[in-house]
Amino acid sequence: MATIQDRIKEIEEELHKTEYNKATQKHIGILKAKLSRLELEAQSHKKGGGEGFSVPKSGDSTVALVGFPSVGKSSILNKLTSQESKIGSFAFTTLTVIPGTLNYKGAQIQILDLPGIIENASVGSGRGREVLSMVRNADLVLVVTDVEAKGVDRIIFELHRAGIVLNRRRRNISVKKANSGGIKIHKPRKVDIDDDDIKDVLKEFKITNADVFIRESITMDDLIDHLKGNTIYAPALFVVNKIDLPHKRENIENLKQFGRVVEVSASANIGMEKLKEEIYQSLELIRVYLREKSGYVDTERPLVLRKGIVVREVVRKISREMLESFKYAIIAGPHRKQAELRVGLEYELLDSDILTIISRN
Ligand SMILES: Nc1nc2c(ncn2[C@@H]2O[C@H](COP(=O)(O)OP(=O)(O)OP(=O)(O)O)[C@@H](O)[C@H]2O)c(=O)[nH]1
Ligand SMILES: [Mg+2]
Repeated sequence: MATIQDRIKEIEEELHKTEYNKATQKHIGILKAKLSRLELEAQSHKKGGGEGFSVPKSGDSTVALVGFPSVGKSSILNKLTSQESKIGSFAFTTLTVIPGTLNYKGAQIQILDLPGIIENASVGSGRGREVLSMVRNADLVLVVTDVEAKGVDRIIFELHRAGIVLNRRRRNISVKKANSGGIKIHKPRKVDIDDDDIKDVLKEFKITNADVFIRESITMDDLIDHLKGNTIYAPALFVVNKIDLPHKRENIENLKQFGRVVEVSASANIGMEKLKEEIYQSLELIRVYLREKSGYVDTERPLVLRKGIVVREVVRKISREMLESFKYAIIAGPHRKQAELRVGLEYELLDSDILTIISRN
């Protein structure tokens, strides 16, 4: 009898040789659904697998360096932080996770240097599963290549299989299982995905009775990722290292289909400041300064927060008591039209805001 691994392999091969077009789209969708389900099955057979290295999260955000061996991940870590991760001219120099801290614009950004991944990392090659499970905790993924910029699609594929989707947001899908009644699909008319295709994918996940709500345009992949249930969505930057070496422009240009591309040389120190700025921008961090009662503003130590944060979350970070006695807040800052704004707990903060909290009594 064919083992799960054999069947996974078979489907992978078929996926590999099937060219993507309008006619094969549906077939590919079903194959992917089958593959996902088999992989979930394979994982549940493995005891305790994919536990990962234990590196605690620290700082304001975490960034993971992912790529094939010897592209220069450790060299980049060392240049971004004051860490000294071992650099070697042979593959698999880094065998464990090496964390470092990048201090930039008042933010402390944890950077994780990971062992190189190889083909089939997501199903256990190398220490692939452990490496990929570290990536799941990152707020930003740096996919690193050398100037040949090869194999990025394979890396994205391995990440995807490990439940990590780059540069895409979660779609508005919900599937409510029922005991009878078949599959009922609720979607706006303009959503361009076939009801039969949806049903076929659900069948692969052994769902025969359910209400399916799709509230925006989705692809088959979005549906499969939703049904897998453990998908995380992370922003990514594509870092091309060793730009000091001779290279073909087109190889690098080709990466732009996946996201933002940053060209650097860690050893020749080219583009490293730009990379820091790109990391900071991609993390969407903002700095907020607190004004004390006396009027004093501590400009040296801003609070570093995620974009979109509201006054309530900031006050709670400072102290519970402060939240309980909160009366209102005053906001001033370079991105504000008014000199001083009087706001409540649900007000969103912007970068460089100066925040004064007024308490009752
Ligand atoms: N020419 C050039 N060589 C570089 C650059 N950055 C790193 N290297 C060299 O590339 C080789 C691999 O560097 P590492 O930083 O160890 O690569 P890695 O991606 O961490 O490798 P693994 O830990 O094995 O996955 C070393 O010989 C480095 O000296 C660069 O910008 N230009
Ligand atoms: Mg390394």
